Amino acid sequence: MKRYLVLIIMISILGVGTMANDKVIPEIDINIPQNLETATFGLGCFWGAEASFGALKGVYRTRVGYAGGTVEDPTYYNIGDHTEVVQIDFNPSEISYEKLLDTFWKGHTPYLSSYSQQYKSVILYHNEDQKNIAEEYIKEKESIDKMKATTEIYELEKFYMAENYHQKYLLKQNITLTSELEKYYPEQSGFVNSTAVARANGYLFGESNEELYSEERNLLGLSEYALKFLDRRNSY
Ligand code: MHO
Repeated sequence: MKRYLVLIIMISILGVGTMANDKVIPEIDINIPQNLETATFGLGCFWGAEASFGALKGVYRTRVGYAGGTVEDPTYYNIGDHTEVVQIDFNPSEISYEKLLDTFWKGHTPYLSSYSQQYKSVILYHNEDQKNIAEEYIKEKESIDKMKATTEIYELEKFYMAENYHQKYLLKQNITLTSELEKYYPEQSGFVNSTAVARANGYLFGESNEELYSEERNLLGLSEYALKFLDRRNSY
């Protein structure tokens, strides 16, 4: 009996997270691989774009910002000639750049002419490999679909973080999930860089990913009550 009591007290103190470096964090956030690669895409409003990449296996961090233009320190209301972009830290041995391009491609309509600089279709490559893969990818799509994509491909020069309230924007509309995750990450930087947070955003508003969700459901550091919001979409 006493043993159970100790266990119950421990669980209620630790919540559903796990200790790492004296800090309780969701289990999924422990042991993030070291050699992550980064990808940057513009595909319209960055809120939904961030969610669509958040639930992909091999994606560890997502963030949104402005890139591609020349104006210094753009903001949402003063975006200048920049484009809304999502940036993804991924493990290339778990997910290929091509796979990310599939999500990029499905996430918007690259054949429609972009109606503004803010929402245009753009691949901002980080290295020559990404550039070549992106060029090949578009060429192939164009030849299959017999249409010309408006997608621009150029090198990422500078990425400007968007304002905090735009990071995991869709998730933040859910107070239950957000407040549970903010208990682990009271600082925005920790919140934005958490895989658990990227996943919650992705599982809530990205494409449903039943298989990955069933593997990760109990590693997100969320209570059963909060998980119900994600279960619904991922039919666990
Ligand atoms: N249509 C959206 C665009 C937001 S997105 C961050 C809105 O203003 O509600 O550009």
